[in-house]
This record gives sequence, C-alpha cells and structure tokens, in this order.
Amino acid sequence: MSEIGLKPRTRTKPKVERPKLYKVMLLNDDFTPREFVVMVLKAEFGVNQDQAYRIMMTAHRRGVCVVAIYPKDVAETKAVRATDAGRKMGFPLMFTTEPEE
Ligand code: TYC
Repeated sequence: MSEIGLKPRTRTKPKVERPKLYKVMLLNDDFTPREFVVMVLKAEFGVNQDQAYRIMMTAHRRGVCVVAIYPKDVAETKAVRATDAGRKMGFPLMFTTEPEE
C-alpha cells in the first residue's frame, strides 16, 4: 500500500528572531577638537579619514549624525568606548544609541 501524501506535516518552521538593530549617534559639542572626533571615529568605527570627516562635519553642522548601525550590544559597547575616549582627554564628546525605526 502506498503512503504517499498521507504523512501529516509536523515540521515547524524554526523561528529565528532578527536581532534588533541600534543606531550609534554622534552628538556635537563646542569643545572637542574636530581632529579628535575624526580620530575616535576611525579607531572605534573602522571608517576611513574621508568618511570620518564627513560624519564629524555632519554632527558639527546639524547637531547629530548617525555613525553606524549594529546589534544592540555592539552599538552600546562602541558608544561607551568612544565616549570614554573623549572623557579620558577631558572632552565632552558624546555618543548615544537608539533603536532603528
Ligand atoms: N564642534 C566641535 C568644534 O567646533 C567639533 C565637533 C564636531 C565636536 C562633531 C563634536 O560630534 C562632534 N571644535
């Protein structure tokens, strides 16, 4: 006897949650030197000189700029490390995180 087509479909689709992504934001301030901001962006976010300069100038002109987007834990770690790099030098440089959309 053929059993073709009689087997109930019991396999469930594995539910893989997409990790929520967070934006790292760079906030402008009046004290941190431009070159220092560029240096931190390159060191912590792996952007090149040109990209770092553009990000820095966007924050400088508009008050804030999205630096990069990562899973939550990565975004928070990088924002803290980059902010600490400024604080160590006595600058009020500030990176924050916020959920993407
Ligand atoms: N506004 C700073 C200055 O004129 C430079 C700066 C740019 C600081 C961007 C922070 O997120 C920043 N020295």
